[in-house]
Amino acid sequence: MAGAIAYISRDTDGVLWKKVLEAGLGPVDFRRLDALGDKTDIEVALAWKPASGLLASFPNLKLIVSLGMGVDHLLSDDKLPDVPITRIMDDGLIGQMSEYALYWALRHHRDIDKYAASQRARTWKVEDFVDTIHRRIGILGLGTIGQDTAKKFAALGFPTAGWSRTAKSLPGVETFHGRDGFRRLLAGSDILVNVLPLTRETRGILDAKAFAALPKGAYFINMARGGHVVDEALLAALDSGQLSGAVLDVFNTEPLPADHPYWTHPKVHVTPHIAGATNPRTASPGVIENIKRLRRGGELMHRIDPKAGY
Ligand code: NDP
Ligand code: OXD
Repeated sequence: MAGAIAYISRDTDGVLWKKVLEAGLGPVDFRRLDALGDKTDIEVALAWKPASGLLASFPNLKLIVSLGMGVDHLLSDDKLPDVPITRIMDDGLIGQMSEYALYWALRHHRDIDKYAASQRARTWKVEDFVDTIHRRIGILGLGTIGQDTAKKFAALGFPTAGWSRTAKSLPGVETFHGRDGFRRLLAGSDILVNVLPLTRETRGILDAKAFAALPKGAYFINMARGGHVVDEALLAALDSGQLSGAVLDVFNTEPLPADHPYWTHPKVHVTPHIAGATNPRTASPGVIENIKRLRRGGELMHRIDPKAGY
């Protein structure tokens, strides 16, 4: 049998991953975190938030597969071995992410929270309506998820713009890049959606200056990483009315501590990092293909660049 596949995750038991990998590869020597056995056998690690130094303890490791689309959970390990890193490419997860942004944006756009409050007060009150063509959507990050999200907002008729590191062209979407582009994107975003990777360059990017650059009353949806946000700055922007609300799926500390002000803030919706969940059924075809390629010496798909951080 070929080298072992280690399943490094505390979130799930890996039963489904073993099943889908065996369907694509035949019998696999699949080892869970609590039964890694002889580490010299391990060829591939499927990993989500591995403990620092663990992957470095597999002397014959040839491939690290991120079980999430983000890879910051791997690159934060300063002992990470120098082997190729690929990430899952999961159409199911990508669709969930854009659904999440669309759901909260439409809920805000159509004043659903205000109507729910009116219902609780038995009040028949019609809110001022903003036309779709006047509600500008700004998306930070125009990668796999950002592009899918941008296309769907644009298809609904929202003026949609996005920001990336390098110049991009996307039909029906205004595109910006670089530092100057960041300010320009913020200035035209009534609803700001964050779907950037967390890297050295993007950590803390959503600070007091960034929130001040948004139009007054803008709405913020963070489905990327908590580390992009300076929490004190976000809370101050909400309290001053600079922001009308925020939807937060990701946090600087996860799980969000019970005493964190976000839990009870009247303008904040909290979800527990569920905007997009990896589904082995939709994520496995790319992983299986990459393991086959690794074994026959082919070029790997969905590789990330550790220097860029994504
Ligand atoms: P990609 O790697 O496909 O795309 C990243 C995008 O961000 C690219 O457009 C890239 O620019 C841009 N970018 C990177 N660095 C910078 C920078 N310094 N300045 C401007 N733009 C930058 O990522 P995905 O779309 O697949 O995923 C994005 C993130 O979403 C993940 O890293 C993860 O953190 C998060 N995520 C969260 C989930 C959840 O459940 N909450 C689920 C899945 C992902 P360029 O195009 O020029 O390279
Ligand atoms: C991911 C995540 O990166 O779920 O896939 O956060």
